[in-house]
Amino acid sequence: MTTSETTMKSPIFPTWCPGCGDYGIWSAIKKALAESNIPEEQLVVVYGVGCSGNMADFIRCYGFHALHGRALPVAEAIKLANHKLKVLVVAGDGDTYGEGMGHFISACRGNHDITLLVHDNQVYGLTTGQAAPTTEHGRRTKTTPFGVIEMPVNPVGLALTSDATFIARGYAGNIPYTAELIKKAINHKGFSLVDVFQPCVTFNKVNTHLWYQERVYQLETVNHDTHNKEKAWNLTFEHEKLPIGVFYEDTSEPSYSDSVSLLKEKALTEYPIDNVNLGDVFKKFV
Ligand SMILES: Cc1ncc(C[n+]2csc(CCOP(=O)(O)OP(=O)(O)O)c2C)c(N)n1
Ligand code: SF4
Repeated sequence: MTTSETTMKSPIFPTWCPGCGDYGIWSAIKKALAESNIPEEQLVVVYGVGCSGNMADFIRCYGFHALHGRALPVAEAIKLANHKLKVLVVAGDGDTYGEGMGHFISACRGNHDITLLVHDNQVYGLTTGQAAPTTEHGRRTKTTPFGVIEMPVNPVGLALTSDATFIARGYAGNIPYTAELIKKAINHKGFSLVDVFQPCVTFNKVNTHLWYQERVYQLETVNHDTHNKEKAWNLTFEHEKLPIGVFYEDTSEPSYSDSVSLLKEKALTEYPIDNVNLGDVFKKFV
């Protein structure tokens, strides 16, 4: 059976605050998955820890709720064990660009065939609004009463310089558009990032839905060439208006599992293990 709105229906309704951008991303993910015709048994979603990661309870599918900052390495391991699976990661900006920053760069560099969906709300939401790595310079928060001292991380720019092969940005308030971006990301062979602007209506009173609606524009309206890395790079510095859409895509690079010769014939999980003596393995490595 393929994944559909019915198969993904969870008995648990989201506990997010009314108006939270997470609802929009949740809807966009379900729409994209339902329209991608992925067999139920071939889909795995790995979640980070945060309001975003709580989605683990709100979508019924195979999944894994990882530790904070550790969703990507779990997803990579799943993909290496069985590269025939479709693997998605759902995590917050704090989780991805803070605690999990090293893993983020590693996943981009390795071109692991995984889709990463980041709920980018510019705060640590679940722990009640501390400054995140994406919070703007000078912003006063609970943990920065005199303003954030550091400069914010530029997620799209960082993905570009780390050689990610599909990079897009969405906005939680535009569900059909974000769903289309997620579908493209899922179909991309290699690492794909969709960083989604997500208003946290409770702890971020600056980057509200209205704030985004006054600023976002779709890259199709300026005929952006998604194969031009330099143009994509320049776009990441736009702040008055905020581009959303596909910034960059490169389909010429093999994915990580495509580069491992052992995996060409079959998935690791398809190799027999009856003749493997674990005692010998432990003697060798432990
Ligand atoms: C290693 C570790 N550090 C800190 C925490 C506490 N913690 C739990 S959720 C969270 C914030 C999550 O923020 P973000 O990833 O941006 O997701 P959001 O809640 O905004 O969706 C923190 C700091 C933890 N669980 N594990
Ligand atoms: S705290 Fe913010 S991110 Fe978390 S559910 Fe509420 S509005 Fe959403």
